[in-house]
This record gives sequence, structure tokens and C-alpha cells, in this order.
Amino acid sequence: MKVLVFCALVAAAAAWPNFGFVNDGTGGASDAQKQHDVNYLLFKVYEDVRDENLHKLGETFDPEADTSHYSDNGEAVHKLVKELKDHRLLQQKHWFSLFNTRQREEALLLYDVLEHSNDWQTFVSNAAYFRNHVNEGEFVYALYAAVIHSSLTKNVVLPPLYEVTPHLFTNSEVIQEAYHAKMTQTPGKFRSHFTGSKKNPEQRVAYFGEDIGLNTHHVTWHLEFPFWWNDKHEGYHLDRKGENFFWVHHQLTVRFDAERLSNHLDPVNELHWEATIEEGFAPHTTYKYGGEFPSRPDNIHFEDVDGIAHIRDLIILENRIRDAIAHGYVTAHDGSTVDINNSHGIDVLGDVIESSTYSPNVEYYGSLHNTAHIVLGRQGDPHGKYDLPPGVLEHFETSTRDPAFFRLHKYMDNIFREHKDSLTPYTKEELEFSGVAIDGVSIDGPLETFFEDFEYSLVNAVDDTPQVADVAISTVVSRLNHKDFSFKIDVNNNNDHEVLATVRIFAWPHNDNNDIPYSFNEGRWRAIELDRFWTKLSPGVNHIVRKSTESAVTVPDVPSFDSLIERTEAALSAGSSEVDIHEFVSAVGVPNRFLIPKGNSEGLEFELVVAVTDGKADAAVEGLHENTVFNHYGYHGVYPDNRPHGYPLDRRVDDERIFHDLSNFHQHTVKIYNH
Ligand SMILES: [Cu+2]
Repeated sequence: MKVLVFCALVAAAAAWPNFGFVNDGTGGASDAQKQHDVNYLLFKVYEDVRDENLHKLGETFDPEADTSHYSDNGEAVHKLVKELKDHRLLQQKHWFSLFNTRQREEALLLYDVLEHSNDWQTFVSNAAYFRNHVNEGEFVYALYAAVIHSSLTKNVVLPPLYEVTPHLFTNSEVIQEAYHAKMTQTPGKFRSHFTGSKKNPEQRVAYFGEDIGLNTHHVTWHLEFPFWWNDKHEGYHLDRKGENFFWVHHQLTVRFDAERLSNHLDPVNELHWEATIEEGFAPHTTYKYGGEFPSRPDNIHFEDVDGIAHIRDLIILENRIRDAIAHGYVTAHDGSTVDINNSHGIDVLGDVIESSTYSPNVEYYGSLHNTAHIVLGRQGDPHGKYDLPPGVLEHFETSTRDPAFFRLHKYMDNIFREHKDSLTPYTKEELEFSGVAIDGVSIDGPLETFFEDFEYSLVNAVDDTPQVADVAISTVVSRLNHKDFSFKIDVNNNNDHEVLATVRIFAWPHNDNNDIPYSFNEGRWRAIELDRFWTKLSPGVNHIVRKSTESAVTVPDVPSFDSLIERTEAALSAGSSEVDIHEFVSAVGVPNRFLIPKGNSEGLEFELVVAVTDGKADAAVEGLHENTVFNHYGYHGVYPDNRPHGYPLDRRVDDERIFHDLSNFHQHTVKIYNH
């Protein structure tokens, strides 16, 4: 039966373009079929595709044969095919970095072809064809970006990247063991250890920076909000991209500092172009093709990087940005000014600092963040004398492994803070929610973190041929998790009618690294966002229960690649048009395991803060607030909350009594344990 379906599909593919596709929003294929195709396009991506239909498409499809199936009349596909025919494309089995301009252009050419495919047959045929012709790293990037942004793939779940390209997430020692297991055809399960030894204090927090889920969060965020995104080209705008850039990295910054507390480490010092980079880093990671990721010794001074940037020029860019903050406006490319002395300023500044194509003046403000990533990543070989491949900081998949990533982002974060601190503090009147008071907040269940083992497959790491059977090869990593708990919030609505409320929950460390309590103003800047949701408050007392698993800032583990394939095939053979995996479609968010920072045995104190604000006044879009299922980081379309990220703690607080006098604001000290 299955074979028959197969043949029918192959026949359909071969008959294309005569095969008529109805554009009914599905693009001519079921969700289950699309999931199947994406699974197999990414399975063993360095080898021949292991699906008969995709294999056939890869061999026989002519991308330029019928350009009526493209929304750009084939413009992108003609460009890509010309590059291919002129032998200009990066070879296969070579490293790929998004920060390499030419390599990025090639990946985006393929992205454009997929994005401009009007139906699934065109999309999948191109993917199958170019899988055979473009560099594998470029292919994976283009396909991930296209699946995230194309309207044809709204319900497709991307397999976990750490199982698609395990080399970027797994230590080389373990990868070597995986090859050995494959060569000897002996199944193997290998324990991964974090890089470095106990002599390196940074090792104590390696469980955070080297966590495969955290790396996946980071790379997925950058895929959702790419710096190269061009509205004119892509057809739509990514709302508040610059501010999101600030917020996602601000949260990584404050979360990392919070993790350091329970590990007896000082907060991260910001990177400084004229100071020593104290921490070196040995990534213990290899490229699938292209050698080892370069190391950086301790205590080196920044050097200019040939062909990328002079340190002097980066200092000039920083000064221009700080000038803009002091002036309260950014100078656009045409000489006009863009006011940033308001709530929207952070969005403009995020575009400027990253920089993205949304920057009003990339010629003047440059790309401080992106250039800094490359410059810092290359300090091991700044003049290219040793012909080393790019460093971990030149890949979103691997960046957070290097502690210097957090120094770099502390530096960016402090520039953003300079801007936020220049804004007028909120007044009591602005923060009040008339008639609404928080009666009490408690936590049901323990606030308790622990370490657990997690296993993922390395089958895609090793080479093989269809003639040699797979043996099970996996690695086991230790990772932070926490017990489930719920917030119980009692809110009194003294109005005589129902009101819509936004509930915002944060926590910041009670004490600093010297055991001195943080002032309100210092603490609120370090606030970790735990949740943000909407609820209706009936007149009288309302008991809100919100589970830790429901948090809008976190995501669950994506099912393993194996289980994705299994579930998809089961759905297809049962004749189902969809696979029941909807909760994993939007994978951008902090891993839920990381919702609260690691505690200690005596209980590490945090200030828990709950703000209940006027949902109607906060609403950016009609009706959306009634939907409490909301993925904060993966939101597409107009962002539903019109308040700045971090509200109401995002601005400087000169007088904390304002907050303590608010009846819709609650604060109390909680303890997080780790056992
Ligand atoms: Cu980033």
C-alpha cells in the first residue's frame, strides 16, 4: 500500500508542471506530507537523501522550467542557477558561517527561491534539487529560515538542530567516539562533559552557556528575526525586531549573571576594546568539515582583524551610538533625525546596534554587534596566519559556549541601559490600574532546581552509506531543570464590570555577589522575565493560577528527530493529513527547564514581582488579548502588547515608593533551592 502511494507521488512529480495544483492555502500537500518531506530533507544532510520521491526530484527537477510557480517570476531561481552554472557557489563539505558575506548571500539566494515558491511541489522540488548542489550548511540555514517564514509551512515542526548538525553542539571527544562506534558497527551511548577543567572558574556555569537548548534558543531567535531581513523583498515587516534584539539578549545577560550567583562567581564584566580579554576559551568543538574551532588564550589584547575591522573604527562606531543616545535622536541616512527619546527609541537603537537592514543609517553607525562577534571570534588568529575556520562567536549555534559572548553582550546591554536611563521614569498615575488590587501572591510547589541527564542522537554526525545499517549512537548530557510549580495570584477587581488585565511576572536576585541587597533600581534592571499573559478579572475576588509550564517566555523540548519521523510516518500510514505536534511549531523561547535560575542548598533569595496592568490600555491589537496562549519570542504579526519589553521595570526608578504605593504591584522575597 505504502509502495503504491510512493509510486503515485513519483508519477505526480514526474508529470509536473502539467500536474495542476490548487492554491487553497495548503500549497497542494497535507501538513503530514510536508512534515515528512522536511524530515527527510534534513535527515543525514551530508549524504544522499533517503527518500525515494525526494531523490527523484533532486535528480530530475528543472528549477527554471516553469517560472509561473514563483511569486517573483523566477527572479531568484534564475540568479541562483546562474551562480551554480558559473561555478561560483561554495563547494560542498566545507564550513559555512552566516557572518561570511558571500556565504550568506548564497544561502539567502536559496532562501529566496523557497520563499517565492507558490506551492509545496515547487518548494520541495527546489529544496531537493539544491540539496544536491549547494553547500550543506547553506542548505540547512536556507531551509530552516524558509520553513520558519514561509506561509506554506505554518504547521511544520523543525527537527532539533542539535540532532541535524550535532557537530555544532557536541564536544569533539564525543563526536570521535561516535565515529568509532559507527566504524565498528557497535551501538554506543557516550557521556558529554562541559569544556574546561575545574581549574577554570567559568566551568561552573558552563552548564548554561553550553546547554544545547540554550544554544538552540539563541539560533532560533536569530532565524525568526534575521538581521538580513528586507521588508521590500520578503513582503512583510518583523514587528519590534530591534527591541526584541535588545530584550532577548538582555534576558540572556541577566539570566547568566543570576546563574553565577549560586556558583560563587562575580557578575560578568563588560567587554572593553582597550582592556584585556581575561578569559580564554577552548571550544572542544570541530566542524563536520573544515577542522577545529579555534581557541583563544587568556589575557590577550584586542588586535585589528584583517579584512574585517580596526579596533579604532569600532570605538568610533560606539561613540557615534553613545552620541545619539545623549542627543536623544539618531541621524538617518538622508540627514533627517529619528527621535529616540521615547518608548519606541529602544527599537530604533536595536536596529542600529545589531545592525539589521532596519537601521536608519548603517553607513554611519555601522554594525557594532555583528562586527564585534567576528572580531572577538577571530582573536585567536586575527591576521589569518594559520588559516583557521571561523570561531564559535561567528555562529549563532555555538556563540554562547564562549564566556566572552556574555562580556560582549554585557557591553551592548550597558549601551541600551544608557538609553533606557535617559527616559523619564513612570509616574504613579501611569502605572495605576483603577479599581484593581493584588491581594496576595504565593507559589504552589517548590522552587527547586536540579540536574538531570538528557540523551540525544548522534546518528546524523557520522558518515555512512545506505548499504551499511545504522547503529544507535547517542550522547548523554547533564542539564539544569526545575520542579513544576504554579503562581497563585489573588486579584481584587473593585470595578462593577469585568476588566482585561495583563499579568507580568519577574524575579531578580535579592543580593549581589557580595551579599549586599540590590537597590530597587539596580534589581529591576536585573529582572528575569518569568511570564506575561492576559486574563479577564470579574468584579470581586479573582484567583489566578498560572503553571510554570504555561510560561509565555519558554518552550518545551522539541521531540527528537527519531520521534518526529516516527510520528509523521504513523500519521501518513493512518491516512491522517496532520501530525499531532502543534505545540512544538514555534520553537523560539528559553528552554522551559531554564525558567528559574539555579538555586543553592540553603535557598538563594530572589525578589518576586507581579504587576497587573490594564489589558485594554496595553492592547496593540483588538481581541488578541483574550487569547492567553501566547509565545512571547515567537510572535508573528503585530506584537499584541504595546508596552515596552520589561514594562513596568524597563525605566529608571528614582523613587521606589511609587511602586510600593501601587495596589496593582506586588513584591516579596522567595528562595530557590537546588538539590
Ligand atoms: Cu545573539
